[in-house]
Amino acid sequence: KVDAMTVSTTFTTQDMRAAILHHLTYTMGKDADHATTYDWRMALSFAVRDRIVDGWFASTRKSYEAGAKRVYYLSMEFLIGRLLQDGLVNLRLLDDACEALTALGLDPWQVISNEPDAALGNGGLGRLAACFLESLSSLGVPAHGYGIRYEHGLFRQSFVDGRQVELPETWLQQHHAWEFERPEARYRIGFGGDARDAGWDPAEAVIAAAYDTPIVGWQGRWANTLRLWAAKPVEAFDLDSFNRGDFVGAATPEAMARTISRVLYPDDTTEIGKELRLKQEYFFTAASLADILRRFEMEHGDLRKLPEKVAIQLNDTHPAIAGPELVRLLHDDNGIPFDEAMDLARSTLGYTNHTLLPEALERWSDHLFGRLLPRHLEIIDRIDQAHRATYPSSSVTIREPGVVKMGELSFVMAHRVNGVSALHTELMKSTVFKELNALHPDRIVNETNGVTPRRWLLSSNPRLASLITERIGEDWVGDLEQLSRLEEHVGDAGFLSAYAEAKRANKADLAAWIEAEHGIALDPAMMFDVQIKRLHEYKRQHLNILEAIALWQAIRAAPDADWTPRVKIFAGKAAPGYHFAKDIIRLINDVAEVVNADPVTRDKLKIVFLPNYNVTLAERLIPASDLSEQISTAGKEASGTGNMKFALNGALTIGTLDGANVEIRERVGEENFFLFGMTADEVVARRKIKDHAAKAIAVDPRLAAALAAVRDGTFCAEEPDRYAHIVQNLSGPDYFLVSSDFTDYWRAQREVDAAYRDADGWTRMAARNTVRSGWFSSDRTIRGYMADVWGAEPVI
Ligand code: 26V
Repeated sequence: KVDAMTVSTTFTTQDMRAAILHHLTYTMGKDADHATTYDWRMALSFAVRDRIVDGWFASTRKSYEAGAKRVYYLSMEFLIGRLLQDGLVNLRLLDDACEALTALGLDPWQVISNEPDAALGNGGLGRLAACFLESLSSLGVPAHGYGIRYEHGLFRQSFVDGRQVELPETWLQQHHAWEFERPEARYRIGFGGDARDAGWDPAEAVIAAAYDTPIVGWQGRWANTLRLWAAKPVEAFDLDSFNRGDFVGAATPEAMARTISRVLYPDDTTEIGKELRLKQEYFFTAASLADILRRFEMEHGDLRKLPEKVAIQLNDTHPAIAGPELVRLLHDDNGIPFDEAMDLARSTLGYTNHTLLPEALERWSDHLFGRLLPRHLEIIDRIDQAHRATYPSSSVTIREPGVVKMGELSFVMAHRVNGVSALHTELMKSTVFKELNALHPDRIVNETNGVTPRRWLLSSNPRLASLITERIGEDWVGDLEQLSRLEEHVGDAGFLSAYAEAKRANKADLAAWIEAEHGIALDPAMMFDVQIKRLHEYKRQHLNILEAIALWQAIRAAPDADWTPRVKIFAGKAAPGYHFAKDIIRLINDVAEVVNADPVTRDKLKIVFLPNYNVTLAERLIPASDLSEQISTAGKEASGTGNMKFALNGALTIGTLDGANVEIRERVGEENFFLFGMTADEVVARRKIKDHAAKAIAVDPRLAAALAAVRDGTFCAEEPDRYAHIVQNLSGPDYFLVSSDFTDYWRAQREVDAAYRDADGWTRMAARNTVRSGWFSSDRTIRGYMADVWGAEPVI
């Protein structure tokens, strides 16, 4: 048997070099003289992949031998980013690889950066799924991720005259080095047709074809599989049509089938209710369940043991059709009585809720639903009836006239329902799931999100990682709570100056990169104030830019005062149809143009909106940040995970009491966190005050002046009314309470300025954030799911 750990540590620079050259020659078919960066990157990737495969097989074998319970994570999104550096870091081959590439006359970072960023997700929900897969492997839990192999991931964003333009993303135009096609793992997925006699005759079908990517854990001790489904036609080609001369018709079935896995939906919280989206959901859920049952029957046989050996987690309601589909498989296809099938399904399923925004709670018209999935609609009706029969006095329903409610369905069909931060879980209990929680008081649990320290510290911030390892050894990588052992070093001047130096160097690297890529010169001595996340009104990028405008005006009014130089860095994508969010992007770009050109303020305030935010850009920005903007309207951000990455990397948070901010503040200490804004309860009360926005503007001349500048065309002289609707919104309805929170936000920002001027004090606060963030490892989160939801255990 091969021990993956021995493999990686005995793999020398010479071996690495030989392996790269081997793959360059025999896999890529190139010689060193004619190889492109792409060829070298692929050759390196295959060399690394070879090292993963042995441990991967060993993990599979151990899972079978142990007969262990398996975890299946069903998610429409896996925002995995680049995998080469991750693999090199986890196998501890990064130094060898860099040496080997250098010896071959190459720039290692150029080769590693050649990999496209796999953007098979929108934002937090998808990135969380990726961190969870990595943690499941690092902990040695037998697990599979199941999702869709989108041909096109999240759109590429560019700016034209400050406006967002969406371009197609094409990661699969190159060969994906990490995947293995599995021609033997294919399932026929039906749609439409008729439901009859407790059965289903679909009118159409497509094939779900499996592609596996190994996900290697820390030190290569374990690797799990991410299995992504691609849609293919049942018959590749309609020969009859072709022979009749109808060439377009001949190709139609293929094009129709492939449409299902063609593109990721780019809306993250706005409901779209499109048929194709429902097809995608059923497609990947049905294929995954078929695969899970096939594996289960091979290993264990008796379907009544399913909950003992299988835990299936639904990442939001997108795979909620798993409930009725599992009942259909157990009851219709395997003859298990309906009620028993329902209980078995429920004991197997868990459901994670990721948002309370009403527009993001999935609801389908039963017309569409019944046309696509007639038997499932019947089963859902029966589940609804059974639930109402058990709780006759309750008014909860899964069906409403004309609609199927996926949140309620998921709740009823899961034995555990979890929120993603303490506050969010409490709000679930008191708002959207209030009644269901009263009926099932033990069902809702909290599992506060986490992030993998391998990618988000060790790999992305090598300077800080080395400093930590120098002081406490390297066990922290697999046990992040050990960071607390640095607590005593925070008083030590040597440690603090090394900590500050790591941050300074990271900032210098980022500044050099921004200058090279975007032509904007930044002084690393300035405070790097960063807000990076999807564009949403609830995330309040407009609050941030209003504060920037007010600051610009204040500096212009007193240029010689003692200002703290800062650069505000933004990045993030807006859903293509979310016009208000796109207008906020344009406003930020317009403000940046005016402010950055102002000779009076130039060395005190800069504004930069970096295009095409993705995982790779986050890895670059977070280690170089001083200030983390987590400024959502309280009660709206379910958790946030960027907030954790920043705190871990020593950026101080300016934030509201929302999502996991609450828990971050508790842990890093309130003196190391810049709190502002209304609480979730105060938000609800404030909305009831008539003219709340106008009242807030009336008492804050800074806010009034900033809004006036937006309104009068200061930032868009060629079209002065361009942002009238934004000002109108913030002066009137202002649902997200930007105006009402502005004054306190300004106050907190000036405290940030003062704190930053005390460089040593700032470094101490930053270091305390790092040292006290160990709890936010996704390893801790996964242990929580294992104990509270899955009843699963590691095999190593
Ligand atoms: C909804 C929809 C609606 C239909 C179109 C496609 C689509 C895609 C995604 C979603 C749900 C997005 C929910 C989400 O990303 N929530 C985020 O989850 C993070 C991980 O738990 C959490 O940290 C963020 O606070 C939360 O916004």
